[in-house]
Amino acid sequence: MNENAKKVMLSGIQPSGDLHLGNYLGAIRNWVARTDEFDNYYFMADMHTITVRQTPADLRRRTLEQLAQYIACGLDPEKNTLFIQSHVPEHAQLGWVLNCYTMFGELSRMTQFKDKSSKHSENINGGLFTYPALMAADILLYQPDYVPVGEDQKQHCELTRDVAIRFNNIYGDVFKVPEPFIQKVGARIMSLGNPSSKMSKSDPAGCVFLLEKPEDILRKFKKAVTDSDTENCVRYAPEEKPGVANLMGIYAAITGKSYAEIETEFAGKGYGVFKPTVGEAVVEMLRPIQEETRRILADKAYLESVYRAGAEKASYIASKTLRKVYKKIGFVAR
Ligand code: ATP
Ligand code: LTN
Repeated sequence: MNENAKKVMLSGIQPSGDLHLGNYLGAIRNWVARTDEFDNYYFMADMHTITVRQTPADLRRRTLEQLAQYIACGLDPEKNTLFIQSHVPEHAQLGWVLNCYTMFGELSRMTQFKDKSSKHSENINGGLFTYPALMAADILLYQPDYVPVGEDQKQHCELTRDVAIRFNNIYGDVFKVPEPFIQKVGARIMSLGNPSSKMSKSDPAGCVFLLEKPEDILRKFKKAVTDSDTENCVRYAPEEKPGVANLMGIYAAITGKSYAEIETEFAGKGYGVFKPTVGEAVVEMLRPIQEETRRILADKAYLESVYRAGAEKASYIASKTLRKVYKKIGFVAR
């Protein structure tokens, strides 16, 4: 296929903690699956991460570890532009412009803002509030067709569309209006300890990290909450048995089996067999990713070459869009 005819995919993850199973099944795995079909841009959203206070050395380490994990998960840097958000200043520049086209009322409705401001009530800063305008800039700079994310980012993607449409209505067709791309299976992995909230790095007990030791992963699955009744039967009933449904969702996402097939596989076996089997499937899926991450992290020069080349390619595209925007809004060209 002609390179220019390919549709564009773009997404990012904040290096605010270690990557986990939700990030992998909800987002990264879908990026990898479509590498050849699209022109791809994936980045470490370090500028978003400082909306919550970070320890500088940890942020630096996690950003590089995240890049190594992207590659270890199967994102080939030759076929995907992998970069660090703060290396491409156009994100901040377009972010400011889009702040002026994003409404206070819209920002006030964002559930991520409400969640994070209640979790970090001592630091409800302006960046946390205006974050969706920066996210819109991250996206619109690259004129993508699709933004592959987990379910929780749908609201931000919709706001991005609204901002793009608002801008285009004033200035003509400047931005492509992108679609969120949300996979059905794996779109919302729930906490193993509390199946009513999503798996998240801020709840380490219910969260399985990609680089976690196999014995710790197995222990977490053995302790996973199933249901409060004593039925002890693997049956897909998300309302009644959200914990079981979540484990079935994880198992389905890994094995490709349907819920009916999983029910048959575990008929008469109970949770005592089901939970460790799901845990083993996760461990086996992660084993090669863990080995590859360790190998890549040991090669700092290689990592550096990847993010440098990524920033260069990203900047080239991003600067074209920014120039067009500056011209449309009336800034004098330098
Ligand atoms: P936080 O703990 O700060 O809320 P997070 O763990 O949700 O962060 P993000 O950086 O916000 O991680 O998310 C990165 C990507 O992973 C996004 O596309 C998001 O939709 C997806 N994702 C995150 N958690 C899950 C989950 N539990 N299930 C499916 N997808 C998820
Ligand atoms: N908001 C996302 C991370 C993110 C992102 C993006 C995702 C920042 N910029 C652009 C897709 C496209 C999050 O918190 N998970």
